[in-house]
Amino acid sequence: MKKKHIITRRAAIITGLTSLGGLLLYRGLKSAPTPTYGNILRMGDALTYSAHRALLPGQSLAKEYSRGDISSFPATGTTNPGDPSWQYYSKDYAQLQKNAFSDWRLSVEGRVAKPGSYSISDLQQFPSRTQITRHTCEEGWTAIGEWTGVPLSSLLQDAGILPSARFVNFYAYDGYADSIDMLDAFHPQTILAYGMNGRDLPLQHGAPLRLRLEKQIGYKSMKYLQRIVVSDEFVDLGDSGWAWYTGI
Ligand SMILES: Nc1nc2c(c(=O)[nH]1)N[C@H]1C(S)=C(S)[C@@H](COP(=O)(O)O)O[C@H]1N2
Ligand SMILES: [Mo]
Repeated sequence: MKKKHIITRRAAIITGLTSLGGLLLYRGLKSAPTPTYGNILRMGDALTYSAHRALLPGQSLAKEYSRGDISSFPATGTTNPGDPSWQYYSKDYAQLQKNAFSDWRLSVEGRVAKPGSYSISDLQQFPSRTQITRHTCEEGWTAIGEWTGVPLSSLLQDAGILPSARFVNFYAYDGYADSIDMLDAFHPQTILAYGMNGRDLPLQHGAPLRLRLEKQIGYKSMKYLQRIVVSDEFVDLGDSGWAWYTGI
């Protein structure tokens, strides 16, 4: 049922695009600043991005569930950056882990008036948001979990985000790097989560802090956050092999 609904929506977008042809696409490209990156094979990304931004209300919410819907939750990709046998081992992370992340700080840099860094207890001073949502992994599984954290918008405002800023770039301890646009950054369900299912965020799910980006596929929800850099321009952080924009 659910799947069918998604396919129907996708189909509607495609139909919309073909029937209105270049006009709609042109409008989308003009109104949403489409990142330019990579090669021609990645143009499909830009198309999905423009179509989504042109056709769907930007701030529509992802469905939220109740406690009874919480499921078991697999962990994928990096599940411990402090493991020396892991290919993306981080010595720095291993050190932070030893002290139960008491020395961990999230650095916020770039196009902000007050660059600085935040400990987990700093982040816990902000009003928190808790949401029970469905995670969809590109590998084909989904799971429902409860996430608690600080809205990214609160943090960006606290750091004094500058009006020219257009992208938020994230860097993780396992070398993961990725970015999102401002519509996603200020989406009310975009949070930096330090809690999962009522406890501290577990190691395998990204301790001590991860992104939850509920309107995109799971790989955009970066675990093991280290640094956030706000930028005016799209920064090419390299091709992970996955689409940059993957709205659901
Ligand atoms: N830093 C980092 N973030 C990451 C990954 C990763 O390997 N490293 N994997 C991504 C993928 S593909 C998915 S599906 C989710 C998995 O989150 P989970 O392990 O909590 O289920 O994290 C995403 N964020
Ligand atoms: Mo994934």
